[in-house]
Amino acid sequence: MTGGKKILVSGIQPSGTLHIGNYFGAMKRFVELQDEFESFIFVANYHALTSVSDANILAENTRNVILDYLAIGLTPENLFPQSDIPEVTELAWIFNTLITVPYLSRAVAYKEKVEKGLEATVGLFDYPALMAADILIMDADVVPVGQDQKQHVEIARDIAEKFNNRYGETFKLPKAHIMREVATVPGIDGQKMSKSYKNTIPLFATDEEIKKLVMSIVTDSKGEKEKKDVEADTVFALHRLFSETKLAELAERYKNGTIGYKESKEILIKNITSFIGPLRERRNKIARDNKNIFDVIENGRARAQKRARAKMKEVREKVGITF
Ligand code: AQP
Repeated sequence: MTGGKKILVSGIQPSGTLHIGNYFGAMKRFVELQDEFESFIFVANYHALTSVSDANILAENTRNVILDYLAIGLTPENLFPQSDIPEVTELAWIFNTLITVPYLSRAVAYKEKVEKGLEATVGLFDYPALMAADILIMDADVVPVGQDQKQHVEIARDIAEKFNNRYGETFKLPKAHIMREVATVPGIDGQKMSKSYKNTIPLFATDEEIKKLVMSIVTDSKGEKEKKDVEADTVFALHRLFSETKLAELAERYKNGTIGYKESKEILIKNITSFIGPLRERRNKIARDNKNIFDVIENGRARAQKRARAKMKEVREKVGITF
């Protein structure tokens, strides 16, 4: 069934409008690796319930992420919504009986999200168990994620080991796949770009939005002719993603004090606009041509279900939930 290829699993939460941090941190890798690996890419709508409480918004966001996935070039057969696989939540419960509260308390993302004002629900705390189920149920070898999710993949490995020790060899131990150069994309305020921090540049932003957002990137107060630090500047961090061909020249001008932040931002606007424009058009076309986007990924849903069901049958037998 897998044709000898290794398995890739990853997902994105439909917790808001996807942004360039999601793209460069994770989604771009999904596209680059989708043929080399047997890929299972999902929309993590059960995860998003930890931060989205409006049913219409969650449903709309879920549909939007499918469109986003298709627009960046993912194959429909590789896509499915997490909620189509109820076995994942079932497996997460079994994992809950393996891991301890002190162990999960070490998860950094939970603490950060609570500090940022998210309600400290049991679901948010238990997020790594659900993510482990997403990954392990498919027998993933690699999980492409941004730096912020690395610890969660390590938790999935620990859970797999613990389960295997207790019940016999069942799960593969997955590895996080992180692109060093874009481990964390900064937002317009200089913090990690994040849907819930309201500091994003949307992946399908309009030209006007791009202009407004880039112009509002926070910089230090150095004047046009002053020398500038490429490592400390958010505008330059984004040039690394969008201005590859001119990066050395820009770095030189930063160091010599021959470019001001205004000009640097104008160059960035031009480059982001020419990157996003064609993606946006493609997305609009897919949306226009397809009334129900879930029909497009029907085979992806069936393929993921088949794999998850087979794994859960094995797990139920191992833990004694069989009659
Ligand atoms: N700023 C970022 N830089 C690099 N990678 C990032 N990712 C997110 N932000 C950045 C990566 O995108 C993938 C999907 O993330 P997610 O939606 O599952 O959850 P997240 O990491 O919590 O993403 P956000 O945007 O910060 O969402 P909210 O605000 O809802 O929590 C992951 O691989 C992530 O590493």
